Amino acid sequence: MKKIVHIDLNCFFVQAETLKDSSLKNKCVAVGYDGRRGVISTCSYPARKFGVHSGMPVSEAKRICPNLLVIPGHYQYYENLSRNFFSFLKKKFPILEQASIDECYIDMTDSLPTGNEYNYLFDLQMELYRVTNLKCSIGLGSNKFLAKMGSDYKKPLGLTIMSQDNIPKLLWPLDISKMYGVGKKTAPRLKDLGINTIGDLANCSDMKVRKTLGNLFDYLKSEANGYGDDVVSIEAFDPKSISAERTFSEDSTSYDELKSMIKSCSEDVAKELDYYQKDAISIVIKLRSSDFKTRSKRMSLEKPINGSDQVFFNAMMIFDKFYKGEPIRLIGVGVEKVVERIASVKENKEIKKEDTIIQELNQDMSFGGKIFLAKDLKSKK
Ligand code: DCP
Ligand code: MG
Repeated sequence: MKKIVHIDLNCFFVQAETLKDSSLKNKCVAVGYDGRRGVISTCSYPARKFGVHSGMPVSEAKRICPNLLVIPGHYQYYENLSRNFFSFLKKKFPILEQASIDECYIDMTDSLPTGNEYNYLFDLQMELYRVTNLKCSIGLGSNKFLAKMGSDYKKPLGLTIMSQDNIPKLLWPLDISKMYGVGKKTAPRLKDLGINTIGDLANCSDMKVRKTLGNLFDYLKSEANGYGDDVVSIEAFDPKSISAERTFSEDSTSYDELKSMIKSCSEDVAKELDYYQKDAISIVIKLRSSDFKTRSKRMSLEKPINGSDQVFFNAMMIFDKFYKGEPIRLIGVGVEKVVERIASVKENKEIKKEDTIIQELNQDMSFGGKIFLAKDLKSKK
């Protein structure tokens, strides 16, 4: 049996904000846009006690939790923290699959000492906190589902081993809505049929439930009994397209405002292109007008591009041709047909080739190296 570990950062965006401003500690805090159409991205555990949750409109969250502090998100900052966290882990555990901005699966079959799993993972959790300043919850199981349910079991700084023996004791009493893979719409329908806990599903052979879940029935039932996918895919996430978008609190017709949003979206897109070392050969502008109609316009580029100036320039070319002055609710910039950034790799290779030839020549000279590249001579002046 494999040893699969799931690691999930605790109330990630709020934790990140608390790192910057310690006065937020232990308070009812949410990250989200505090405007007419704002929704909560995530909230602190004290706020969760009031019923606040991700995806809830900010207005409702403030009504049920009057002391709630709603702060705007800083996504680039969260991405940097996340990158730092997972690259530290990846160096220690190469069989790592990042599943979202704040969670990953790791196959630790060969690295977790048998009989001492709990202590090993506890030490890892503390080390992660020491090195990255971030608190996470960890779950261990023989497959991804059990590992994920384990990390969800206790927060913050939870550490739960969902072994086969623990399934009836830990997994089965959980409310069916807590089961990973059972959505918000399905859980109440299952409850109507008497399936209140994960255990109820694990031991269910009711035809009505099978009909309600359709193809998912066998899959979810087997997971509830502790079976599931245990393959951790180490292939790095390889995007085929990258996009960023912004919603306005009030519909906008201001050219300057729309332009500045296109600029900010272009910067996000360019940063992601850099991160994945990709170039784009097609660019797209997305506009949603106040009647919720969404239109996209794309343009193929003559040569692959990257960098925020080039993304912005091309995005504006389409926008200027396409925009007719209607009120805009949402604006987005995307790049499609994303390809490997070959140019810089080639350049590097060529430079390396030059360097190697010169090094070899210099080594061959009995009186010591004398050969320089012309450009190096210039910079030495
Ligand atoms: N997120 C979001 N909108 C959602 C759900 C999540 O913007 N509807 C963001 C904010 C979260 C981050 O993704 O901080 C990670 O999502 P999680 O589901 O892991 O939630 P948290 O990390 O916030 O909380 P938990 O401690 O329960 O994992
Ligand atoms: Mg999380």
